[in-house]
Amino acid sequence: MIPYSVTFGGISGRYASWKEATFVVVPFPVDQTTTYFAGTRNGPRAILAASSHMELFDEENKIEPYRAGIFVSTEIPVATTGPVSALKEAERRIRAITKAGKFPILLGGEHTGTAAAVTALRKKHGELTVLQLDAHTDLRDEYLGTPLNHACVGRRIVGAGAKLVQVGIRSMSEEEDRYLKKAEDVKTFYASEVRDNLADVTKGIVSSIRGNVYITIDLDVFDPGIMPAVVTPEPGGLTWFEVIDMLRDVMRSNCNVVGFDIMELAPIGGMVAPDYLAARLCYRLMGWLVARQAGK
Ligand SMILES: [Mn+2]
Repeated sequence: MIPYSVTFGGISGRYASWKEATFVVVPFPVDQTTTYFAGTRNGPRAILAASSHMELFDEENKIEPYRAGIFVSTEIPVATTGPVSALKEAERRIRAITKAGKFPILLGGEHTGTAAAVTALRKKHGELTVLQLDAHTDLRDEYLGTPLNHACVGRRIVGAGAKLVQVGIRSMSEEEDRYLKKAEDVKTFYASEVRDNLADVTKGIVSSIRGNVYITIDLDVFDPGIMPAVVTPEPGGLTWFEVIDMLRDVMRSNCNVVGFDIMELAPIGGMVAPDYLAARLCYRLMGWLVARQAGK
């Protein structure tokens, strides 16, 4: 795989090499079906840039996760004709990464990319549960004339044969509400439930995810107060600690996390905090995975 010009965390040498890598980051700078606001094409680059300013010590897990090796591949090329070729290339790369026994991480870019990862991982692992952190259900069959709109990715995940567990939801259409009522493979936890009782929601999530799990994080799951750099901000989002506390329990549960993504960052010029949040979240997830491998 060809390395990108920028590494994760500003690391270099063997820690950033393909050969030594436990984690492989794939930048997915697609920005084609967003409507309210654009800018997700700059998301992956902004996360990588912010990551070079982080402490490389994970103060929660008391480890330096980069020592497990983090390779960043070149950006997925984006065609002006639509996201189809980018999705195919993302799927091909995720397949190559898992075939090499490495752990895939997608950075977005619009949420559509998750469908490519899920398709690749379903082929590799068979049964797969997707844990989606998101303000939106994304369960429309199509939106504005295309099934590949970022507002439809939940439906594409279910269509790829994965079970779906959603959390942080606080916006949906009537069509999606109707779909949810009869969807057997989708479980939804609303943002209001998280606010009322985070511990119960976390327990509910952990008991709903078994076996192989892919985690997809639409950054709009966070409150716009701390994450304004998204294309579809919704009030009433989760706090940093709500997301971290929830994910910690997920990462320490019996499930087998086989990949994750962090999507929909649309950086705002001069405002680095959202980019930095995304980078820290990515690195913390790596930290839990490394800690678990080390039996910590
Ligand atoms: Mn969303």
